[in-house]
Amino acid sequence: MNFYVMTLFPEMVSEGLHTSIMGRAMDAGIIRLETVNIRDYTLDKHRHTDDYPYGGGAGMVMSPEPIKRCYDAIMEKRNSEKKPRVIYLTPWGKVFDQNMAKELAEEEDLIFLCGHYEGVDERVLNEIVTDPVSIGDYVLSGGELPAMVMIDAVSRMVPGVLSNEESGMTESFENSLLEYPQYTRPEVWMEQKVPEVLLSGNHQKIAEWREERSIDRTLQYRPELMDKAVLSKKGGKYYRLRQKEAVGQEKE
Ligand code: 6GU
Repeated sequence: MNFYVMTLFPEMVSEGLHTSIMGRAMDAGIIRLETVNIRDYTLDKHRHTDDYPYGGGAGMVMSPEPIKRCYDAIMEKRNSEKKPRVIYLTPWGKVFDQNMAKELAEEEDLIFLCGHYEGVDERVLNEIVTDPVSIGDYVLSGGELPAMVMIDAVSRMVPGVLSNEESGMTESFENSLLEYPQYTRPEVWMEQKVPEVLLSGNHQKIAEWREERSIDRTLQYRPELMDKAVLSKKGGKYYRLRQKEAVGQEKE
């Protein structure tokens, strides 16, 4: 899979993504990352990439022409006739989630446009963007961090990027429950003991305990996820017990 990132800060994106799992996948040639500096596609002597907004107001707006020329250069490099999806990182976009990551992982090429300043001239968005995407309800200074977040999450869904063991960890999130607590040595740390069941070697009991702790955690931090949760028979029983307790406490 090929990721192309149009940005004013190419080093930020390339350096930030050459770590652990991503670095390994790039070295193995499963994914390719190409950052492209929009400034290299300016035509004026001072290499301006932005200008004042029509209608006035604070901040600057990124000019359409360097972005279009940057995009055209990427399109010429690709050896495919198919129109690629072009993702514009913006707080007004559709909110990114695991399902979108999975869907995007099926693409051969993905192009990201990182905006800055107050925004990007609407006309170039109309010409090239297929998917405006946000990574959550807060405002960041530019699209680089969101692009990196998306590339990491999408890459993990590309076959061959994760080892079998690593894939198992993502699958355990597939049931819409949050992760259960994890422990490693030592057995006692700062007077806190590792839960006994994890030392028992009883894999059935351990699986039940983990599902219950996942349910507890989801109820505490992300109760809205419980609607979609996929539970075992025993997990379902435990969840109903917890719901009854909650109703009981409401009445008290
Ligand atoms: Cl995609 N861009 C910016 N600038 N801020 C954001 C965002 C994107 N997603 C959440 N906040």
